[in-house]
Amino acid sequence: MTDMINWQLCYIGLGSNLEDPYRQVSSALEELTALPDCRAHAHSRLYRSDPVGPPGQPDYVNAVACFETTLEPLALLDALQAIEQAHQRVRIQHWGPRTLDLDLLLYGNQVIENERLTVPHAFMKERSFVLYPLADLAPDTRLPDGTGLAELLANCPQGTLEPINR
Ligand code: PH2
Ligand code: MG
Ligand code: MG
Repeated sequence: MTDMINWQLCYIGLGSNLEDPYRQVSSALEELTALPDCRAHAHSRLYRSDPVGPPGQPDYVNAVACFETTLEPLALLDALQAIEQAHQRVRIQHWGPRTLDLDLLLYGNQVIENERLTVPHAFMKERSFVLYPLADLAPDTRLPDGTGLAELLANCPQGTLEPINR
């Protein structure tokens, strides 16, 4: 029988700069693979990146994960926020330090705008710590507006962003 269920390919940005960020991101990647109604998981390398936002905060570890899901966008957001909560997420300040941040970057080819969710993620086009990990996974990605990842990368220097070798 053919598969009638609507699987959507989604991309998640992971970031942490508190409480052993490498461990936070590694364990969150594991937890994503345990989500219900999700399959075919993959993830980028883990990267060290300089903080964007208020100065004086620790370096981040960032990565991007992808999988297929039948969860609707807001159900997926709920599941991501539950993982953030399980990491005792603290967020004192806008763009300030955080234990674990899981951002829904892309959900199929959909554009989503509501009070809880903006997809594609608002700043992904200009964030090296999103674009370079995404290129590890899916260099041919196109955003719903047709912009290609290669074009975004050409306008976003890698700078000091570096893959972590462990
Ligand atoms: N996330 C932020 C603010 N600044 N800087 C880096 N390097 N990596 C992040 O994930 C990040 C950030 C808000 O979510
Ligand atoms: Mg974020
Ligand atoms: Mg976030």
